[in-house]
Amino acid sequence: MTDTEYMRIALQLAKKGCGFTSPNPMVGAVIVKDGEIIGQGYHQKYGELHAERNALANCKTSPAGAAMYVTLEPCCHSGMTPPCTDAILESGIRRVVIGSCDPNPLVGGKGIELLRSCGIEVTKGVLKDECDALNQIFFHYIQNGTPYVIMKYAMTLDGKIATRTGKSQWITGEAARRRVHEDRHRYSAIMAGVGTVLADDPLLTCRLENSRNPLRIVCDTHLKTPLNAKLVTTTGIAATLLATANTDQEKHRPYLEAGCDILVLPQKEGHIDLNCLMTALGERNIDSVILEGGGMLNWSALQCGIVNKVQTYIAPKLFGGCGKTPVMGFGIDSPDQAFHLSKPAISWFEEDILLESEVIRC
Ligand code: AOF
Ligand code: ZN
Repeated sequence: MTDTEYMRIALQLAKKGCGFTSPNPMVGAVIVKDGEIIGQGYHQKYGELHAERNALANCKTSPAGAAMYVTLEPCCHSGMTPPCTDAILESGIRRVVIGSCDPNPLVGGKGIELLRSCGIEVTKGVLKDECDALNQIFFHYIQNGTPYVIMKYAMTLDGKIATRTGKSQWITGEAARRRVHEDRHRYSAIMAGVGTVLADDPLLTCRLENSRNPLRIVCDTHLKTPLNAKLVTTTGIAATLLATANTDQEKHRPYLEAGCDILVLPQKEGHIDLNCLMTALGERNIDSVILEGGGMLNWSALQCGIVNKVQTYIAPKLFGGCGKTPVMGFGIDSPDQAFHLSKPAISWFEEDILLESEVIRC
């Protein structure tokens, strides 16, 4: 087998950690000796052993003289776990093949340098694009300290996210909705505006087996979330954070008693300051957010520059009338003032389409 083929196995292993490693990366490692895979491992859970150490621990024969294929540059610092470069050097591994370089300032090429300086042959950049894509969220978070934000919405072919009576269940079919739940498993948090809470009373949990729930965030400037909203009454199954500008402790109390967390933020143009919210979330280890806002919150988020990717599900239906659209707010005057997005990646979920575009910063 070739380097690329072994790296593909390491990539598949890395994906098994999806949803459980945040805010750390998904990493997989394969150890090969005399053309045979003798050990495999992946990073299973945040704070636990790294992929390299798991692969070494799983070796069925001595790794001395073997090659290690790892999707991310091995770390050379002591964090919650000791440096993986130490484990590699102690094991007698002779060659290390790497997918992505680690942009973590504590690593940043120093892992590769250290291995080389100790006489290990290092090959980097094997399946680099795939390895980088797997950890897009980690790369953003470790470099910016704020979460990677995707704005997600489902609309009809005439651009409506609800009918004229405000109903929106359901626009897309089951296959597309399953993909939405996979994202809820993977992303650390999900965020809606209080308008959506009042209109739809959403639960915002992940309904897949062996999954985890994202932190549920409500942008609620004046603290208008009803105390009987599902997001308030179900804090036993998933955490809820109310982001508000209301400083009245008496108003906070019933939400706190119901198990919600409250984050008080400054106001900007009549709403909570979303940039401050992102900084506060980053400090709480939240590396990624799905924004399931209504049109107003989506507009504010775009204007504040916090959106990294737009996910548009399109169902082959037409609603007509005055139903809501995904991005509302004040809008722009002239097409040259538009928010620009990258060429969309397209995928199909039965009859529905998903378009994914990165927001281009000018
Ligand atoms: C992981 N899993 O498999 C690899 C990581 O605090 P620590 O000790 O867990 O170190 C976290 C850093 O280690 C992380 O930011 C990344 O730079 C590096 N590699 N991390 O969680 C792994 N290989
Ligand atoms: Zn490590």
